[in-house]
Order: sequence, then C-alpha cells, then structure tokens
Amino acid sequence: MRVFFDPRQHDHAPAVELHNGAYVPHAEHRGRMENVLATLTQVEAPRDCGVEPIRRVHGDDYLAFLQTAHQRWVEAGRDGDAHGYAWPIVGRRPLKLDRIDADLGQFSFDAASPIAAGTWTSAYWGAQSALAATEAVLAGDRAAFALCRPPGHHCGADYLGGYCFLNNVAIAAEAALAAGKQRIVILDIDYHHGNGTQDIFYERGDVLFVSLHADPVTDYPFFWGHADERGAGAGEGATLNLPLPRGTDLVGYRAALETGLAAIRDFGADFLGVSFGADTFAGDPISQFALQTADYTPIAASIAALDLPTVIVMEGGYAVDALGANVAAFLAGFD
Ligand code: OKP
Ligand code: ZN
Repeated sequence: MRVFFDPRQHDHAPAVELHNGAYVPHAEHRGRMENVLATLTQVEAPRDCGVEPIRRVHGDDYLAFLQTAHQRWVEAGRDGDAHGYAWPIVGRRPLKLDRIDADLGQFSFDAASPIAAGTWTSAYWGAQSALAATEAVLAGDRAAFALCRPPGHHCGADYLGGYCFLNNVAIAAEAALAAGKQRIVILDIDYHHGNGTQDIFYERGDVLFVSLHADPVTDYPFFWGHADERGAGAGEGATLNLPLPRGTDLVGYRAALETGLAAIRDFGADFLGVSFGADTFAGDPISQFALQTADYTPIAASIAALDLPTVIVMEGGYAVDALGANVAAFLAGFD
C-alpha cells in the first residue's frame, strides 16, 4: 500500500496543552510519526495540490485565521502557543473581530489545541498527504494510507479543536466527489468521536458518516457523538453514531463494527474514507479502550472486505512506542 507523508508535518510543535486543568507536554507530538515511519519501508512525499481542494471544506476566513494566528499572537506580545479562552456559545456568527483572543474563540471549540509557529505548514502538508492518497485510490489503487499529522476529525468547516486544524478525511471525501464519485462513506474508528467530520456532512445525503467511539457521556468531545445524532435535512439517517463504554475490548468492538459495516453495505458507496486512530489501544495514555496490537488486523480485514476504494487517514494514537506496530497491524489487514 502506498503511504504518504511530508516532513513539514513535523513543524507543528506546541510545547504544552491544557489537560484536565494543568499544562502538560503536548501529547500529539512528532515522535508519534517518527515511531510509525520507523515501521514503514516506503513513504512518499505528496505533490502540492494547492489550497483549492482544502477550500471545498474550509471557509476562507478560517483559513486566513489559521495562517496568521500565531504571528498575531506574537505581535500581541504573547509567549508560547496561541489558544482561546472565550467562546460564543450563543449566537455564533461570522463577526469581524479585531483581537487575536476574539478570533481564537470565534474559530475554535476548545482550549486544548494550541497553534504554534509551524501549525499551518504542518496542517497544510497533512492535507496534501490525504489528497495524494486519494489520488492514488482514484487512479486505481485499492487502498492508500495518508500518515496525517496533525489529525483532522475534530475540526469543522470553520473551527479547530482536539489537536485538529484541517479535516483531512473530509478534504479527501470532497476530492473524491469532485473526481466523480457519487456516494461516500466515512468510517471513523478513532477512540474519540469525529465531531468535525460529522458536522461538515451532517445535512448531506451523499456522505454517510459512521463512527465508533468512546461514549461522549464520559469522554471528549462530550457534546457530540451521542446515538441520537442521526443527521438532518437531506442528511437525515446519514450519520450513525455507535458510542461504546470505557473498557471495550475486541469482542464489544467487533459487535459495533458489524453494525456499522452493515449500514455501510446498505448505503451503496463507491468510495470509503477511514479515520483511523490507534488510541483505541489498551496502552493509550489518554484513552480507555482495551484493544491489543494484534486486534487491528482483523478489524482492518473486515473493513477491507467491504471491497471499496479506500483512503485511510491517520487520526489519533498516543501510546507512542506502540504506535508504529499498531499502524502496521492495521495496514496488514488490507493485504
Ligand atoms: C484527538 B484525536 C482530555 C483532553 C482531551 C483532546 C483530545 C483530542 C484527541 N483531558 N484533549 O481524536 O485523537
Ligand atoms: Zn482520538
């Protein structure tokens, strides 16, 4: 399977994040990618498809904000990395605001996703990796892997959050649609609900979003991913959330996966995007499922049995020493 990664994806390097009330070292760091890259024999840098495919998902005001936020933070005399502290929970609308702290609140949903000097560069090249993998699949490969970093599934059309800045799997899905695919499925198997992806396609009938994740009653992102969120308008019924309890192991996971796969088969898709997070691993430091490394191969094999052109996009996974082995076990299920 072809694998895409650009070294500029390392540039995103926030020092600390706000975690359970304290500033701790940023869990989503370059060592994750280094561990994965060490297990892969061949990795290609993506070509540059430019910003147009990103604009199919994200608004221009948001993209301008992302590109300038850290510089504005520095110009405001601040140290460290930028994050917001006030949010428009009521009546959010595209106001033209003239202070970095205001725009950070306007364009984010949490205080735990700092923007550093290299954030835009890394997010941009991560999205290009997703586009390159999509191109490979559109050209006839059965599956391709985009080693995206930073991840993407928490950010929406005009907000960041959950370590995510550009929604890589949504960008891949829109590229497939632009190339003539008609019905897309996004299967999100990160530990956390992909609230941004869900939001982007919530009212779309041509994109089915299926997610297995920790029950948001106990786990981030809390406010989305509940089973009663099923889409709206033309997208009514095209969102399927399968929340699972903490402690879920392969037995419980496979049962939910079979439910998701049945819905995917019924939908009649011609393209599949997989948001793959290895934070479902038993040893993950910020997550509470109980999957083992060897479990990822049969999970991937049941997804591969859908027999759809498939782009796999990296999301989370914070047990850094095991991440390469977990990714390799997952990719092996497609062989
Ligand atoms: C990104 B991905 C918990 C803080 C949670 C955000 C987690 C983002 C996960 N105290 N921080 O879905 O792996
Ligand atoms: Zn996650």
